Amino acid sequence: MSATGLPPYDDANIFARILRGEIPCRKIHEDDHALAFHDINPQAPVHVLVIPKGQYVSVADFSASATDAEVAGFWRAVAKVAKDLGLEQSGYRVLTNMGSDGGQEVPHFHIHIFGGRPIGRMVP
Ligand code: IU
Repeated sequence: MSATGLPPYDDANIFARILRGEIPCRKIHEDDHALAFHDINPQAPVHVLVIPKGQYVSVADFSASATDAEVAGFWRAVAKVAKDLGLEQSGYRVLTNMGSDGGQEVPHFHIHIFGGRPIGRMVP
């Protein structure tokens, strides 16, 4: 655990490697604050991941440590990607998993965007 009580960032995680260009991804969008790419194991016709460029483990870490510019830039990228993929009219879902109970597998903060079909109500 770090001083914040959150786990430290592991820069060997798969998304860190994608950000460094060590592993390819099907990129959709990239700007100063965010990278968006298709999920390798899609759970909907459109299933995209949006990740911040900074090293944040989870939404808790991102919320506590990112600058206001990073937070704003990241969320604007999420909405832009969904819009550019044509999801805005029919709608879509954004989701993040945090920690073990949340089912987070990759320890670099990421938002899932699901769309392209009715996603339905989400219950655990
Ligand atoms: P989670 O929120 O950490 O559980 O989601 C991790 C996602 O990352 C999951 O949907 C995987 O299919 C996805 N993913 C990926 O797109 N590319 C990879 O190389 C790996 C996981 I590993």
